[in-house]
Amino acid sequence: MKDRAGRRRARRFAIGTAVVVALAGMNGPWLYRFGTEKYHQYKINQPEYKAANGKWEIVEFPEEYRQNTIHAALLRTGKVLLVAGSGNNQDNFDAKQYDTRIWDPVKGTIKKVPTPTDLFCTGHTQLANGNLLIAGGTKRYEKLKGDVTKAGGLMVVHNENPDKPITLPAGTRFTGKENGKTFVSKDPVLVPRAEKVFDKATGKFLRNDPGLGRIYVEAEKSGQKYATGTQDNYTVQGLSGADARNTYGIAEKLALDKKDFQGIRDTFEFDPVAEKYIKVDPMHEARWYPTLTTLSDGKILSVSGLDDIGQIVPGKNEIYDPKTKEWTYTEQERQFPTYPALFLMQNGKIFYSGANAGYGPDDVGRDPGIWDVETNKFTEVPGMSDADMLETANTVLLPPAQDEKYMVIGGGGVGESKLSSEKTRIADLKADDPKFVDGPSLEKGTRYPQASVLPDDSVLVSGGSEDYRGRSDSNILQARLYHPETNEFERVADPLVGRNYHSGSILLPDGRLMFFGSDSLYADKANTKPGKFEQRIEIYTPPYLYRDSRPDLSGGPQTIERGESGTFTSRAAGSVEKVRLIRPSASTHVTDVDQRSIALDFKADGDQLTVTVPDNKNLVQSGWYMMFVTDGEGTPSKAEWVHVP
Ligand SMILES: [Cu+2]
Repeated sequence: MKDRAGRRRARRFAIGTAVVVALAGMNGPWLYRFGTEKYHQYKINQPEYKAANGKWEIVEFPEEYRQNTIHAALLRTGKVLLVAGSGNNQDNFDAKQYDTRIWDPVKGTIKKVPTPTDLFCTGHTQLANGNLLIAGGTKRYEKLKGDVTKAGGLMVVHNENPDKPITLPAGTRFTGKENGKTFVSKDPVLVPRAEKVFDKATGKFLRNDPGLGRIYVEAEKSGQKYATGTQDNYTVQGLSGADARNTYGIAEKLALDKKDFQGIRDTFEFDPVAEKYIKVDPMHEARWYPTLTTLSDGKILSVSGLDDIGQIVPGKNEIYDPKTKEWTYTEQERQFPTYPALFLMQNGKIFYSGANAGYGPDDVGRDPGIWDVETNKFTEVPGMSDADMLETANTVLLPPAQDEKYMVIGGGGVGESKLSSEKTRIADLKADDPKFVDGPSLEKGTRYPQASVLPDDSVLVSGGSEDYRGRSDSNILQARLYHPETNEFERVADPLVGRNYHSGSILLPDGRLMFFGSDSLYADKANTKPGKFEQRIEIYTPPYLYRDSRPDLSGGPQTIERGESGTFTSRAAGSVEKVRLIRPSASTHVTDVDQRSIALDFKADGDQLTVTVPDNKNLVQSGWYMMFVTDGEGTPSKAEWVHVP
């Protein structure tokens, strides 16, 4: 079973040995100058090496186009949208410097795009019409403990009045009944009316459940003496009569603690042809680090994130309708940590792998499972190993998507934990009682692994770091191809650039992969100098593009409906073994819930290749796809874009 990897290793060793022997025969001072690094360069550029291991190349944009890319999405034009917003840089944020680029990976051209607001840490997903839905972002940067001067925190405003909601304007003052201290709100808040609760059996009125509004409040003056130590009940100033009786606040301690990032409600569709952001209806909740996932009916579910007061959104999820371009709350609530890995299953339910990007309590919404959004039923999927290390893990729907096997790769402990997992875990959701079983391990515990599906059904897994945000110089310069049919990793050429937090990877229509971002906390092994954002792009050309020829593909229809067929032209039609529709990636924080590779049935006749798109709308979500054909050698064509309406 280890044959393939073993053979590769032997081949690599053989190439290395041959060169060393040749050099040893020459002797002389030249040999000494020819150091390890040069030898490495020589080795990795040999045709045999590239054909076995692929090749990595760094792409550096001209200086004025460089940015801290946090988000990347492949557009149906074949160009890549690269979004930084303020790019995790407080100076950019203060200067309102928000960046977006569009890069053409074939021509190498790059263009700036005006960015309407701070889209740093937004959520995104591909829409059926080829636009990219983008929702959420940054309202305010975090403030670390010693930088916070005014005591503050969350005030939960209660409304006991069942007859009407109440709105409190920004600047509303709350005074503690016990502590006598006054705090001021930063934003307006709408508090819904109370709900009357009746006994189900007798119909008898039991009580009013107050409506709740959540608002950030702050002391009027700086200093520790304005902080509180414990929970208190607060009267709302400026109210009179029934409003004064019905409305009050409750806050836990209001102190000089760290303040987290705060989210925004803004939503846009990015038009890939006009290359512009188009503003649509904002979300109901502000979100920083939300996940957007396409549902069975083509609407988009938005989940989690930090809200406009820097608290995790407490289970209030909402749905975007691309027809009306409006958001509606789901009927029931369910809370997840930020950037949860949520995928549409073939039965229309949502699979949550447990992977996430790291905010939220460690005991809420951390267990993987299958979620029926409509009934809110959640069925756990057991068997996850290193279950307490799912932050910053990657999740991939293994190809082909029909098999419905998900792989969860690496991950780390909650928060800034040093712990990381070298495991991969695979869940077969087609099984009667789905459970996770371990797949092959990585060499090291790995947070932030990048993972991309390739047209030949392999998955490239690379990069990441052992410690939180690459601390102690722990970036991992390794890459592997995972082969689902043998359940094995095959080590390939090492990446040139370390990539940890704020990184990701994307399959390009020509079969290459692009990698972006990385945000090391420190620049040195001793963790004393601040790190610098990695602005370089890297391209990996897989081994399959170092063969003599690749299948051609052209001439098909641009649109194929589910359940329908289309005929393409390829001189290699007779040798085609696989046809795949691959949904373009939209990736951030090594989270990409869009990418999936769907197998198509096909028939060859001469140079004609007729392919059929599966019927299931949950398997083949409406949208634009890259169609690749792969021959018996495992060499893919370039993709043709196909729209499934
Ligand atoms: Cu982040």
